[in-house]
Amino acid sequence: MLFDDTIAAISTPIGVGGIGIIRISGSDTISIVDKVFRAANKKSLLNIPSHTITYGHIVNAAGNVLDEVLVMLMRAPKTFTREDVIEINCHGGPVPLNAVLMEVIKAGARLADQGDFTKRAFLNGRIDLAQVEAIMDIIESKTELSLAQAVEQLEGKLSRQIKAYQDILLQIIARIEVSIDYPEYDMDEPITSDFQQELSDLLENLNLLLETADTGKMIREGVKTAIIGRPNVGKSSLLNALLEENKAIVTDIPGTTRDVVEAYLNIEGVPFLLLDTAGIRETEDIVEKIGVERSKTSIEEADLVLFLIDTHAGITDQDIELLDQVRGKKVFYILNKADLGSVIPQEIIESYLSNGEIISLSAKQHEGLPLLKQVMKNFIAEGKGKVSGGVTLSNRRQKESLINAITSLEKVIEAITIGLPEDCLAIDLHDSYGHLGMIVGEALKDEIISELFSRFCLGK
Ligand SMILES: Nc1nc2c(ncn2[C@@H]2O[C@H](COP(=O)(O)OP(=O)(O)OP(=O)(O)O)[C@@H](O)[C@H]2O)c(=O)[nH]1
Ligand SMILES: [Mg+2]
Repeated sequence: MLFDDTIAAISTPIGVGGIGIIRISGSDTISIVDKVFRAANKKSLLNIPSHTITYGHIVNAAGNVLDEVLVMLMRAPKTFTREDVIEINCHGGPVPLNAVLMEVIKAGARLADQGDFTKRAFLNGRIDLAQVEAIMDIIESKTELSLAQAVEQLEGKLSRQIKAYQDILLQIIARIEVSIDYPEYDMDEPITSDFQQELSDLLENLNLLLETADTGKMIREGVKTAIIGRPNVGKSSLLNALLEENKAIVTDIPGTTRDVVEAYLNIEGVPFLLLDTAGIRETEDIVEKIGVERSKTSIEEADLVLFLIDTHAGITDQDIELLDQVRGKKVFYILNKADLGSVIPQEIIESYLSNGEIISLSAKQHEGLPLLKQVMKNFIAEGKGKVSGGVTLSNRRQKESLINAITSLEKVIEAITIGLPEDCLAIDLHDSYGHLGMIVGEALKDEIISELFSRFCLGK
């Protein structure tokens, strides 16, 4: 056992609900709860079999009943933390929950820190770090697709894939070390040529996995979608139309939106974080100026840009200037106000808007929105198509470790190409192996672990 104390916390959200759960984990769990629990069948919890539910009451030192509860008892090791765990189902509501929690603390448990339960599950070896992160993602998932991705990761799909890649490296490392330690077994052929192909294949697979990282991140956090354009083209109207609610203020005064307005949109399971921005123009108004700066930042941070043009007014110099700012971005051009009729000739469209999808619609009349949603959804579907074997990376920490693993592997391949002896390869091979391991949390520094778990809610 790694931990000698027993932790307790309220694991359900604070507020009024049908039931609320207090979770306790650690070697003294059962004896602690036994002190404050009176089972209706008069039995002591110490003698109750694992994975059973017992009805009774929580009682304080003075003998007063605090709540009527169900006690779910799970003995180690078949529990979330691999320690003895009890969950007390109380009546929902902050007062009974806090009262019961305080009795449990008085009886010898310690108040859990954020993420303490999951940290124990990790450090006691029940789950690896990729799975820890998956739990966090499940809790925070925005749509069904984000949830499905997180569940796959929790099931260990990514972890198994990484292990398989590590095994390939391990075998090569072993062969090199044998040939270094026992040179008498050396063949005439240099050994490196044996595994050159294996390493190139591995590199290709790692690069494929890396390509999934951006899509994985977008599925997890939402596709950051900046709605931009000069003032009055209908950006806020489009936001409202997509959300089917009046989230942002719409008026016919140019410069209405001053701050970035954010909202989540779920398109058939794909989450989008929409950013309605201030219309970009030269202005002396201090507030609007700050808004314009924020619009520009939104463009930089966006995964996808919806570039609005007032099709009834035509493409203006202001629009053309703005086109410069979205260079290098994934852009959909929205020809808005189509209900008023378009004045933009086809050749102008072709010359200026050649590098992105063009969708004609009316935000005000809610016309053409299904097509826009379809195109937005396809943007993710394309990325997901590339994903090998359905495994995706989903966060920056994993992505950085993978990039490091790739860099080390490239050094190995480079060294083989220029004919360096095999003992020069070992260090980079080991590095690559180690970086892969970090994706699933092997040999991770304590401070990273603490930082990670601090992002959890209490009781998880
Ligand atoms: N006819 C028509 N009018 C529209 C359409 N979309 C927006 N408008 C009108 O255009 C005006 C400006 O709309 P907004 O949505 O506030 O424009 P915006 O781009 O957010 O403007 P700023 O916030 O000032 O940058 C309003 O009067 C809208 O009713 C459309 O599709 N058709
Ligand atoms: Mg606006």
